[in-house]
Amino acid sequence: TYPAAAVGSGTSLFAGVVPLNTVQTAATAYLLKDSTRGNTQTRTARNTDTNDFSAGSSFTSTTNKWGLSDLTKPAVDAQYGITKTFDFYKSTFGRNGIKNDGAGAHALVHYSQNLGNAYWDPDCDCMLYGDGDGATFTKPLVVLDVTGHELSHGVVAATAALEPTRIDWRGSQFGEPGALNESLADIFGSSTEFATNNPNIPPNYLVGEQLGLAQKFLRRLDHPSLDKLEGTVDYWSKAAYDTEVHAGSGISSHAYYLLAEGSGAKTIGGVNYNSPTYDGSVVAGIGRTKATAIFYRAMTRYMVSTTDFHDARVATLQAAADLYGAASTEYTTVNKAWAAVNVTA
Ligand code: ASN
Ligand code: ZN
Repeated sequence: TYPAAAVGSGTSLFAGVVPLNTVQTAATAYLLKDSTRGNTQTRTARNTDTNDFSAGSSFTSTTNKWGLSDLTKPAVDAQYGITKTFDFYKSTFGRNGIKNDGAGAHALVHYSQNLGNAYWDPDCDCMLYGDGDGATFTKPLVVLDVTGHELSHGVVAATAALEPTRIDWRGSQFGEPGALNESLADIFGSSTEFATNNPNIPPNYLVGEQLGLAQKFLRRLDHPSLDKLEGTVDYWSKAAYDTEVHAGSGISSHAYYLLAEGSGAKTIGGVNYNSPTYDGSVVAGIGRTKATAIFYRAMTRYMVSTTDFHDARVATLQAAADLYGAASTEYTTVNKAWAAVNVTA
């Protein structure tokens, strides 16, 4: 009897051939929708600007094989990345979906035209993925750490609800709480990549390294200022008060990397890192698992809409004290990591 849960196979752009949970609706009819993850679903906006998930067209198949054309491939990557992000939150933190209510995530691919961007859209409570602008971004923006980034904006919205302090006439966002929001999206997007066992996607602290950009990544956590596209910064300065949020994100992303992996040269999974510190201090990392747990607890328990970088330091210290004790190496290292990005007490 139908509908019934099924498992199909998707040929993706970036993740290889992946299994996909689908719904069988008739003898030879399948729907790209994951009933094992709260009905998580990816639809197409058909290259319109309509940011309304319910107006999107579902993906269907007679064979339960997906991604056999360029039109459907980005849907495979988006659905795969979103379900892997869903799994990361559940297995790492016991978080059941964006709002922790078991509801599935919604996304539209083929959003707009010539769009080199992807979004979490609070109006539709859904993600929007462009196909690329044909210039800087030559591919659909559906790589795993970007889907992890966008879904994580939904988690931030449902928890700390960090808000930009200013939005300009073009829609660009500014200010420390917004920069912290971008940073958390990168931190948990990167963590999703580490948590996902896919040989086609070697995990690392780079964001968007599969997008084919000239600088080889979109952003990076170890040494954020190597990003010249958005001018991401390594350290806090007074200008952070009104910095563009992606540029400012480097401050806390860098603190997170230093907390996890420490300063200086290091090769992890074939990628060379060389993370600097503001004051020349040496930081010894406590490992990615603990660093991620501290940032998640700080986000879900202590950060609020107006949390700035100084407050984020306080929030992560409180989280570290809760998890490991105020006399722990973990707690001390949180302090060192923030000091190393010029966020002092
Ligand atoms: N891709 C960007 C993001 O999720 C979209 C934006 O805010 N400009 O942060
Ligand atoms: Zn973002």
